[in-house]
Amino acid sequence: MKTIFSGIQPSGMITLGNYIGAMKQFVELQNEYNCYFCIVDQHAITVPQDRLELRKNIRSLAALYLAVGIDPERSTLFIQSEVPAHAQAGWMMQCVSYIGELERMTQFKDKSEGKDAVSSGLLTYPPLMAADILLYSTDLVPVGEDQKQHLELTRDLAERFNKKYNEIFTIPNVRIAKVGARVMSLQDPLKKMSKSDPNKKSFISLLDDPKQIEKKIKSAVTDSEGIVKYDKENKPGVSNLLSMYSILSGKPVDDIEKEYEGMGYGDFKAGLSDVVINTIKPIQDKYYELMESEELDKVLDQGSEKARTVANKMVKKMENAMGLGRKRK
Ligand code: ATP
Ligand code: LTN
Repeated sequence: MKTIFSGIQPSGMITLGNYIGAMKQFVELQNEYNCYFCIVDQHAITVPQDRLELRKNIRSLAALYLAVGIDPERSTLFIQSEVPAHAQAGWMMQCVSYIGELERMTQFKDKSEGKDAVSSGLLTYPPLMAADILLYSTDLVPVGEDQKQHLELTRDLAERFNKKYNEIFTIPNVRIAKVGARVMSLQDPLKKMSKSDPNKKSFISLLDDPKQIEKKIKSAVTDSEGIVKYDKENKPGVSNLLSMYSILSGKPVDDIEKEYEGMGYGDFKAGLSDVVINTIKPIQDKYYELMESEELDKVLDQGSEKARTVANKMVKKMENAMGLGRKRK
């Protein structure tokens, strides 16, 4: 069985973008792959976090992973900081990365833009991500479009390490969903929907209640044409809503366009709200049940134990390859 690894940052409430671009794929893939799903809390602290909020978000993300359908019998779910091998391997991968290539990462440029204090962790985020992936001899990494560049760098770093030290890493491939790999902000359809966007109207969280969802979709930016038609160039707002509608309802875009022919955006948005609410409701029910139960801690304990066993072996191989510590049997 081939191996999958993916991570989500507990940097805010999970959005419909995270769900469509990442989590929905995870659930579908866990039948065919040996899967590791990680709550990458060490990545989250590359930008300032409130400690209580972060703790809450970590737990909440763990519950959401299970609520959307990650099955702990089949997949390993764990918290990055509970597996010290990630930080150890992250350091080693930093030492094979060049500052120039890290400065070229668009996520670094976007997140550091206009800030006067930028942590060095934000710059060295990608070698830690490479470590996450390479520790598990990962074959495939399902992510949204925005992570493509980080995956390319991960492959480069793995190849560099293999060539320079020893052939120990599997070179991972990226898997980006054919549709919905880039869900856009409701307030600015040229920007990706992001859970750390300060404008809460720009994203739908998986924990928003029906009223909030209706309100946010109602105020989503569209255009003045009043025609429900997919045209990404000229109608980015409507096209984004159409994509969301199509992915969540399973109906082709053409059919939805026909359904709303001659109607205005009001009816279309009301229809989309129903689709979103129907998708989210069962996830929320399961989520609240899990947050009350002890199951969550059990799953996370088992997950980190399993991950530690696998990851520690790779750290030893990396240290041996680089000549760290002493030679041991
Ligand atoms: P942040 O705003 O804190 O940077 P984020 O919302 O961009 O967070 P991540 O934790 O960085 O989310 O991403 C988790 C996964 O969700 C990744 O695979 C990422 O590619 C995917 N993802 C994030 N935003 C979107 C989006 N708008 N559309 C599709 N996929 C997305
Ligand atoms: N950078 C990713 C989160 C992440 C990740 C990973 C994704 C950290 N480590 C390993 C896939 C594999 C992001 O979503 N922003």
